[in-house]
Amino acid sequence: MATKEIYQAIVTFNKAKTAELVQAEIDHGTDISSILNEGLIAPLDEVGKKFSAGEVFVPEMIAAAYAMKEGLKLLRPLLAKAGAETKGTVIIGTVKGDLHDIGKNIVTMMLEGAGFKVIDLGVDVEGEKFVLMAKENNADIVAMSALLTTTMPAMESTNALIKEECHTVKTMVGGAPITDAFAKKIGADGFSVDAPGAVEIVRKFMGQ
Ligand code: B1M
Repeated sequence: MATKEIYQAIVTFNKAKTAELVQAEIDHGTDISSILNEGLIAPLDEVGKKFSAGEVFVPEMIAAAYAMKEGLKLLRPLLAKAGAETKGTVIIGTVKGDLHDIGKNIVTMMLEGAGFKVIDLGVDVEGEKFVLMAKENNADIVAMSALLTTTMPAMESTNALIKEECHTVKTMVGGAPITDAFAKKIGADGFSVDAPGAVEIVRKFMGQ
C-alpha cells in the first residue's frame, strides 16, 4: 500500500517525500524488493511510457530519476550488507554512448550484496576501458548495460573486443532493449532481464 505513495512521490518528482517514505518503509520492515520493484522501479516505467507517448519530456525523466535515486541511496546499504566475503570480481559499466545508470547501479548493489567484488566503471564506457580494467583487476566477469537501441552496436563491439583480448573472462549483458536472442547473437556468455537474474548468472559462472 505505502509503496504506492513512494510511486506517487516519484511520478510527481518529489525527492524529499520519496526519501521520507522509503525510510518509513525500511523502518516498518517492508520487504526491500517490494520497495525497490513497486516503489522505485515501476514509476520510472510509467515516466518512460509517457515520454514515448510525448506526454512528458527529458527534464521530467531527469526529475523522476533524481527522485528515484534518493530512495535508492537508502536501500544501498541494505542491499549490500552481506558483501564481506569476496566470491569473484566483476567489472561493470554502461556501454559507450549511453548515459543511463540506474539499472546498472541496482545490478551493482545486488552483486555486492551477494558477496562479489564489483568495479563500476560508470557510464559511456569505451570497449578498451572494459578490457584494460578486466586485465588490471584479473576479473572473472565483465557485465555490460545498455538502455538505448542505438548503443546496442557498442555492446556488440565491446563484447567482441573482450572475447579477443581476455580469453578467460565471461561476459554478460542486460538492459531494457537487450534480449536473450541479442545476447546469443553477439556471443555474450550470459543475459538477464533484471538484477536478481544477473546475480544468478554470476553465481553460475563462478560455480556457486
Ligand atoms: Co532515457 N530513454 N534517454 N533517460 N530513459 C529510455 C531508455 C527510453 C526507453 C524512454 C522512452 O522512449 N520510452 C528511451 C530509449 C528508446 C530506445 O532506445 N528505443 C530513452 C531515450 C530516447 C533517451 C534520450 C535519447 C532522450 C533524449 O535526449 N532525447 C537520452 C539519451 C541519453 C544517453 O544515454 N546518451 C535519455 C536520457 C535519459 C535521462 C538522462 C533523462 C535519464 C537517465 C538518468 C540515469 O540513468 N542516470 C533517462 C531515464 C530515467 C529513462 C527511463 C525513463 C528510465 C530508465 C531507468 O532508469 N529505468 C527510460 C524508460 C524506461 O526504461 N522505462 C528511458 C529503471 C531501471 C531500474 O531499469 O535500466 O531497465 P533498467 O534496469 C533494469 C533491467 O533492464 C536490468 O536490471 C535493472 C533492474 O532490474 N538491467 C540489467 C539493466 N542493466 C543490466 C545489466 C545486466 C543485467 C540486467 O547485466 C550486465
